[in-house]
This record gives sequence, structure tokens and C-alpha cells, in this order.
Amino acid sequence: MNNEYTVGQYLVDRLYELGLRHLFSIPGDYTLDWVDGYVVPSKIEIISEVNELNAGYAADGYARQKGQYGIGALCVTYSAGALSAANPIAGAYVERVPVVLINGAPSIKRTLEFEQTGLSAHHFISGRQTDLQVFEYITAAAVRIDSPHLAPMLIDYALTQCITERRPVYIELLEDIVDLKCDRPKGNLTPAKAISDAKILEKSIDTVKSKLDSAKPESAKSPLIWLGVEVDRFGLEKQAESLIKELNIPYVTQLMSKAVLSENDPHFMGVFDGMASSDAVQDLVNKSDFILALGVWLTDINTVGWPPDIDKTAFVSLDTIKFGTYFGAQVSLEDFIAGLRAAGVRRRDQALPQMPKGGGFKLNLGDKINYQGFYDFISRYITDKTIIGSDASMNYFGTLLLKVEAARGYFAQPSYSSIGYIAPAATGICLAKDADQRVMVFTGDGGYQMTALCVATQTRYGLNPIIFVIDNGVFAVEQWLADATVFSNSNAPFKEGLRVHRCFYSKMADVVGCKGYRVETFGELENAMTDALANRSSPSIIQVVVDDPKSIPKNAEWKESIDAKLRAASHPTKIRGLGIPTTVNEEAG
Ligand SMILES: Cc1ncc(C[n+]2csc(CCOP(=O)(O)OP(=O)(O)O)c2C)c(N)n1
Ligand SMILES: [Mg+2]
Repeated sequence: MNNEYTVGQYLVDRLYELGLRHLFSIPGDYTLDWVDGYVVPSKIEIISEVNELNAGYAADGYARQKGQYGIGALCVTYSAGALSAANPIAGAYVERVPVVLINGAPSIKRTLEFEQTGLSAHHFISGRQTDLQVFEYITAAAVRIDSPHLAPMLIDYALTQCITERRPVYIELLEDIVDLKCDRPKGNLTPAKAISDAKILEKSIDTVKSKLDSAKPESAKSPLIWLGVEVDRFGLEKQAESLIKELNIPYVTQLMSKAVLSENDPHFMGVFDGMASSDAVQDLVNKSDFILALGVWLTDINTVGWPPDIDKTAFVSLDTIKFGTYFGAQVSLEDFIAGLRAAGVRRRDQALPQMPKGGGFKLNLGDKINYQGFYDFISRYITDKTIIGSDASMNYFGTLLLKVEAARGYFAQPSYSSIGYIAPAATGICLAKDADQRVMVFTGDGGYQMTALCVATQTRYGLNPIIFVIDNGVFAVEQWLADATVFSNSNAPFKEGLRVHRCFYSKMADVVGCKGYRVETFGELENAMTDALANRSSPSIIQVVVDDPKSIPKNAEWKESIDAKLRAASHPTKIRGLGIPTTVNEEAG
């Protein structure tokens, strides 16, 4: 053992090695020795957060923006702090985001005292297992560092799991362990690769090749590639882009993988998200006779109202392929893409489908803002340097159709969908982005109320996201899910409990010292945008008053007629969720 080196230093050096340059932190006496003694003197900057929920979302946004092999991290105190971070860690687990949660824990002495004499130390719930057991369920590795001898092995194991699984990990660091001596790091940490079975890989490639190669009789006439979220999470964007270009096949993305490549690409047809997609994209998916889905996740919010057609779709994900009745195990997505590129598939000599261009709408600057008009208007401010983010709200629909030219330029949490995510995630995105990029995030008023003080952190560190709070005074999506007919009937009341207290969100600027604007008309929005874009030194909150709470984005209106049918068929209890048309037709007769 080398006597010059400590556990605290070991953890800092490994985090730095994995690209961490900012650590989101809420102080606590159990973490102070590590933060003060090791993080402060290091090249990792501490970003003091307002609460653990925001810290978790900021670390998530940071890790997403860093991309391949990048990580995010937060440091909190035992139970009282850590349990507040359970929600963002669960979100990172579901959405495969590599976040390291460092939890400062009471010393061995305090632990034994509590367990064996009953003398409790602050934050203890029921002894050494509580936090560890909670996080075991929602992390790819959960370790408790209570021995300097085991520390290097446990830290390396947890961090390797983090970059391999692209999922959060939990490191519980006892306060009295950080200064104890341990070995120095050996070598660099690298992610473990998914292993392919050579024979099954070859058979899987042949199966898909026969559908794509125009020389083969069974080949598809109108194939389509569906680029999914794993292409982003496992850093396969460049390989996927080359495959698309080499084969000359059009592609769509998911909401989860929106803008994984620049949406300026001629092969890009749009985001496919079931009934929320544009008519042209739905038509294209319908007419296509073979879909190669690369790393696609099937979730209700990412396939709204559409049962996937498994007969014509080959799903290649992480380490398996499923196509009709064919199942191939141990086929890594990376090896599959590489293998297909090398398989000599004949390039398609075909004109790419021409999709209708957006625009053509007319807005008067004096008009009051509605949900759709807002998105039509805001599209003109998005450049190839703009990063877009959406919270779980009607903004999913609005942002889905915005053209995002920056590759990896769209952020949302549309599988886990915890409201209040995007505004604090913007803190992390801003810290990790390129200097010439600008972050614009869109949240509902209900979501913003959950994590509103993120602007304090952003102001403190001179970050300049533009945060649009769509102030419609209602948890609109919840009403939309429960019964969307209410939106087209001006007399129908919202369900009990769905009204959001109307706040003066723009005045948050006075509270924390940033910029704030309250806009009701397109003209006011235009002025606010000019000012906010010029403000480079602090966040800008733009409170967008949508006076009519019944106003929703156009691509969400389809559900009204489905729910109306269900109503007519007197199935009121079924008016819930993301209605699947075939079921609805059967049920509604
Ligand atoms: C943490 C959390 N609590 C509750 C929900 C349930 N939920 C989903 S969408 C939504 C309403 C969002 O309302 P708002 O932010 O005002 O956006 P709008 O739908 O009005 O555009 C709620 C409460 C959730 N997804 N996450
Ligand atoms: Mg709302």
C-alpha cells in the first residue's frame, strides 16, 4: 500500500478521469471533509445547488450534454439529502443517464453506537442499510465505502458500471473513511462492451440485409430507419449517420432521440411519435414496408396511440434483435450497425421522400398568445446553435415539431416524465455545452412550480438559459389524458384539482437577480426575445401567458375525437391514458 494516497483523493481522481469538471453539491457535515479536503483543491468545480431534487436534475442534464463516456455527479448528505435525490436518480435509471450519487454517511463509530446502544446520529433512519437499500433498486451499482482496503475496488466497480450501463450509481462514503490511506488508481476505467455471438450476429445481419438490398427479390420497396435513443446513449451517432448515408434510406427519430443527428439532414423525415407526429410522418411510417428500428424504446409517450407494427419492424436494441418471429440474442447494437455497413448492401438509388415544409402561418403582433401560435412563432428563433429542452407537459407536443439543427440538441425526459425536470436540468446542460450554444427550455406552469429556484443557481454561476414558462393556469396534460373532449368544449369544466395557482413567474427575476418578462401578445414576446437573446450573463424567465386554458398544440387535438367516441359509447372509465385507436374502435363500436 502506498502511504501517500487516500480514499477521498481516489474518488476525486477517478471522477476527473471520467470527464467530470463540475460537481453539484448540497453541504452536510457528513460530506464536508471530502468536499473541503479533496474536491475544493481539485480541478472539479463545486456548483452549490438549492436542493437535492434540482441537483439531481442538473447532474442528469450535465451527463446528457456531455454525451459519450461523460458523466454527471452530485454530492449530498445522508437520508435527509439523499432521499430527496431518489426521484432524479430513478429518472436517470429509466432513461439511461450516467449520474454518480455520492452520499456522505455517518462514521463507523456513530453507526455502531446507533445500532447497538440506540444513540442516534442526525439523519439516521434505521441503521447502515437504509439509503443503500433504497438506491439498490434504482442504480446500476450501489456500494458503501467503509473500508479503505476495499475502496479502490468498490469505486472502480461502481464507476465502470456507470459508464457501461449508462445508468446512475450510488457511492456511500463514510465521513471517517475519506482521509484513510489506500492504493493509487491502476490504469483507466473503460466501459465493458456488449458481447455478440458471431453466428447469430451474421444471421441477423443477413435477415435485415435481405430486406434492404434492392438486388434481393424479398427486398422492401419503401424501407425506413427509425433511430432510437440507444444510438445516443451508446455514442453510435456517427456510425448510424454513415449507415443512413451509405444506404440512402430515409429515417425518423423518437421523441427520446429527437435531434440525435442534425434535423437539417435530407434523410431526416421527422420525429415519429404515433398520433403526435406530423401527418406526413404518419403517412410515411404507414406506407413503409420495412422499418429498421435501431435502439428504439417502446414507451407510451414515445409511440402515442400507435401499437407498433411488429411484423414489418426489426427492433435491434442493446444486445438483441426481434423481427416478427425471429429473435436473435447477443447481437450488440454497435456490432450490428458495423456489420450491416460492411455487408455490401446495395445502395438505394431512389429519390428521398419530400416532406412538407413548416411555416406559412400568419400571426398578428397584437394577438393574444395561444399554445400552437407560440410554437409557430418561436420556431424563427432557433438556429444551429440552439439547444432545446422540454418538460413533461403540452410542450412535448409543441417541441416535437420544432426543427432542431444542432446534433444532440434536444433534451427531455419523455419516458420517466417527472414534471419539474427541464428547468434545473438546464443548469447542467449550460455548464456542459459549447460556449457558442444557447439553451432554450419550455416548461408548463405546474412543472415550473416544482423546481422554480433553479434560476437562483443559474444566476449565481452566470448561466444564461431562456426558460419559457407556459402559464395556462392548469395541469393541462392531466386533463388531456383523463378526457381530452374538455378542450374543444368551452363550457366543460376541468377536473377537480387540475387548476394551477397563477403566479407571477417573471418576478422570480427580482427575487434571484436575473431577467424576467411577462408576455401576453406576440408583440410582447418578440420584444422579450430580443432582450433575452442579448442577455448573456443570467437566465431569462419568459412567462408566456396563454389566456385560454383550453388552448393546446395542434398535434394533441387528435385525442379529442377518440375520447368523444368513447364517451358516446358510454365507456367513461376508459377515457384515460394514451388511447390506442384499434382498441378504441372496437370498444367504441
Ligand atoms: C413529479 C410529477 N408529479 C406529477 C406528475 C403527473 N403529471 C404529468 S403532466 C402533469 C401536468 C403538467 O402541467 P403543466 O406543467 O402546467 O403543463 P401543461 O400540461 O399545462 O402544458 C402532471 C401533474 C408527473 N408527471 N410528475
Ligand atoms: Mg399548465
